[in-house]
Amino acid sequence: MSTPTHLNPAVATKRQWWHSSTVYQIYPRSFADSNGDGIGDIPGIISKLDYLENLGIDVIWLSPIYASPMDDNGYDISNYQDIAPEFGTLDEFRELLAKAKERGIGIVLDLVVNHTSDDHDWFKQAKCGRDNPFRDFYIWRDPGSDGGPPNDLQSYFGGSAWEFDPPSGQYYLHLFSRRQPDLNWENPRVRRAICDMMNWWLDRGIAGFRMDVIDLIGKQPDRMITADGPHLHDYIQEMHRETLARRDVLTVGETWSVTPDSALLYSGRERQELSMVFQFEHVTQRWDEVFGKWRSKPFDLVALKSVFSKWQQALSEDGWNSLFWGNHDLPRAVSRYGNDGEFRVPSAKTLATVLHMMRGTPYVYQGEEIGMTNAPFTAIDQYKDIETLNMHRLHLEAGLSPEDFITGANMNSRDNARTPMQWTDGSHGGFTTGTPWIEANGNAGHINAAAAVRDETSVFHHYRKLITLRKTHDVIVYGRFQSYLDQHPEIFLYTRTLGGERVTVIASFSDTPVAIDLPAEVQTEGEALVWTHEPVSQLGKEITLRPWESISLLTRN
Ligand code: ISL
Ligand code: CA
Repeated sequence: MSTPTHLNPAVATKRQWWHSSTVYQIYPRSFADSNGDGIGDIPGIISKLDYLENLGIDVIWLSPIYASPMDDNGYDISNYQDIAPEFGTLDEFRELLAKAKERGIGIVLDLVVNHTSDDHDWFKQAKCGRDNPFRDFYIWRDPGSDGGPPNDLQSYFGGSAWEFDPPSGQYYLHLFSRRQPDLNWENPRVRRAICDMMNWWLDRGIAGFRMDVIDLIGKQPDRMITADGPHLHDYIQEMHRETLARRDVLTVGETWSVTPDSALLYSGRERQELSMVFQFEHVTQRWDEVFGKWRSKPFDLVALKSVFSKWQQALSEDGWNSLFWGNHDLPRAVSRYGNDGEFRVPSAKTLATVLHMMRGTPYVYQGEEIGMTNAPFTAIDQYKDIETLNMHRLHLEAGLSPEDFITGANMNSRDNARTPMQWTDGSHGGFTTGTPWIEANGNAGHINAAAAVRDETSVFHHYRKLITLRKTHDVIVYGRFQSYLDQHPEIFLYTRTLGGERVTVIASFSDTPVAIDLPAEVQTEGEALVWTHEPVSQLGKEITLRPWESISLLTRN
């Protein structure tokens, strides 16, 4: 009889429920529409809870559902304690929370507190004049000496980060759209108001928060500092003390600026900050130094593996990784890292395997579990995202051809992830009975959840298996990570070791067969855990993998 895993003496890290959990991200607008208005909503999510329970996920991260004018699809919040009418009501949210809980699923909300909407009452007050009590909730500056913006800070969505407010003769800061004014975290009243709001939601029983661009809240715009400001960690620790302490919740910070060192500041076990952060090095590694994601570099598996290995090593003793290929801002995983044509199914499975077998908490973005692909849009008016539309204008002004822009957007626009979830082979993929707010991908005929659930060999069932394995095998949760063949351009090979157990993962990222010599350390016999083509329980000196084939096996000694 094997030792019960919760007593496994090899586990050094203090156990947390979210170590063995898998999170599923829902982008409500594009998930399921219950009333035919073309916009996904909370009753739609409730109707899909059985599907999510079947997939086996533990947590739903809900992208923003709060009241919002939807300039940035809800990342511009006008009331943190109310629900956008197109998504539903507070009562419907309570029902979602309760029904998810019955299925053992927690709900993590998106905490967007770097900025609010310009429709938020705080900002409406702040705009009333320099002596309004809410003026200091935001960041106002006098014009520069030339009468223009105070400095050259740029918005992430393009153009100056400063917007002029004629009545008061001052500029306010917006690191995103001009309808997303930045909150002034130096003001203790702002911090108090945010903590009160967080407690209000936590008291309702949510399972935690995903914190939008949290690395920006300590900004010092006069010194051109946006990410990693000098008081950033003070603010997060204060937030922890005031809201998270003594609550057993999952928190994950979105931190584009994080390094392996600063990840330990956010997620170190003695730090009293966050459970984990999202790091984006595997994403930005393929961006151009000048044109960013609108002109991307060719795929480079050696570089990708080195990013993952670095992060696996860096957080092996302390801190915790989050593992993801995609989200609502990023292209579809199988289109970006796999082959979304001939080898869509094996490559989607292989991507899932290499990610889920690493150490950290895996995140699945809606539709990834059925291998959904990028949006094949050909005209700019098919795109809806504010970032894409702004960048289109700016890049064309700067001389980029419309065709080149569409090529870049096809690859990397945020709308790739935002086309409706494909439930059936019916019209608009069964997402709505009306007209969807953004066109559905035309491939719902063969890529849809209903077909995937019916087919035991589908990408869906592969994810299901991976999610279950994490719950039953401590070695997948806590095992030490070791990579091999680091310089191989087509093979990802690593092991995870805990006590007397070892998992070996071998994956091909190639469209053609690849023969390799295996290092002596991984030549072994064991139990096949999960595979794309057929189970393998023995590894000799040589192996030939079919296109996008992956295998993993468990060895006990
Ligand atoms: O998506 C991006 C790059 O692919 C960034 O421009 C993005 O805005 C950045 O990742 C921050 O994202 C978060 O905050 C934004 C919101 O638009 C994103 O959807 C959100 O994930 C502002 O709240
Ligand atoms: Ca709807």
